[in-house]
Amino acid sequence: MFKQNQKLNIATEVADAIAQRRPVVALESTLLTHGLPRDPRAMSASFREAIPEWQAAVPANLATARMMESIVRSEGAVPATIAVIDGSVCVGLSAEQLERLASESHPKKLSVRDLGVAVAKQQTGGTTVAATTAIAGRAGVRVFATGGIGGVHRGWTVSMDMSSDLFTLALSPVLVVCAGAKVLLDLPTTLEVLESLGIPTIGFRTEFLPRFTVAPDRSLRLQHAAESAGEVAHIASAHWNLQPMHGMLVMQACPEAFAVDAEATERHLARALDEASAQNVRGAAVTPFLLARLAACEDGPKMVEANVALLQANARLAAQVAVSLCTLPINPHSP
Ligand code: PSU
Ligand code: MN
Repeated sequence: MFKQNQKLNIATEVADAIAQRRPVVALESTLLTHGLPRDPRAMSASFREAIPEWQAAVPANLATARMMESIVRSEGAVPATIAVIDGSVCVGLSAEQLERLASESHPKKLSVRDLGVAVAKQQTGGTTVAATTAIAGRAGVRVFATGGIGGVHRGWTVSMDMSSDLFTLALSPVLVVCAGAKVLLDLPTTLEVLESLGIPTIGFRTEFLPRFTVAPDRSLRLQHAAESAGEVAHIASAHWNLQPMHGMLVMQACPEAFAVDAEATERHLARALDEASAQNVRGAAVTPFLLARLAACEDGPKMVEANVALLQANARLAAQVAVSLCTLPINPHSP
């Protein structure tokens, strides 16, 4: 079922869509392996009403991955979940592979620096936004949906912890649809670094930086906004005709009905950050540790709902942008 392409195993359906310039949306897999709870979640009545396709009986991470794929399909695009399985870099997973990844007992969290090692050692793991962006760019998939990207961590002046997500985005011709950067980060500094790296940051129907699962506030203004998927696609086409190798970010706020209160989040986050430093959590372990601590606090169920709701909205918007982009010219010299 797979076509071999420069060391990438591209699922036939995805390879055909790329070759025929039909819409494809990349999806990441660290969400599945490290970002979301592995127990089934019934979710609230309002959530089930908003997202009727939610599978309450299966682990929440798997239910989310399936939901994102099905939303992308319903908008007329082909989903390409990206992961490394037994050392094979997969672009588009089978139902069995998705299930395996969701229940793998010790999956790796694979960022760009880890990819070569994972292939050589035949490892299995979820790819971060950085690794997924890099692989999508290589495969010729231009649009990618995720939740909150990584960025500059609080305390960066001491830890120097800045996510590879930022640097890889600057180097890959991929448009990432997200809900801003994760609220656990230093958001003003993250925005500065995005600017320094020359990454366009477009607010989708917002002038302000979305803050992942938290209700938006007006503290961080974005320079650009777009009102429709078609407008985003036009911007992307113009961007790539001028900057064929650079990525861009489209950010939309968490759906209002599910956004979590900022003060409550900060309270829980302060505790989680204290625990992380007391336990000397460092490097790649920091983000999964903080997300798991937040999911386990008393507002955890709400935060998980918010996370899943924004992922669904982002997958939908990404698919709409991918559909629109297929009708527009893109620099023929770019990959
Ligand atoms: N956003 C989420 N859940 C996640 C992540 C982001 O809602 O699990 C993952 C993404 O894969 C992102 C990574 O690339 O966390 C960032 O990790 P780090 O800060 O170590 O670069
Ligand atoms: Mn980091």
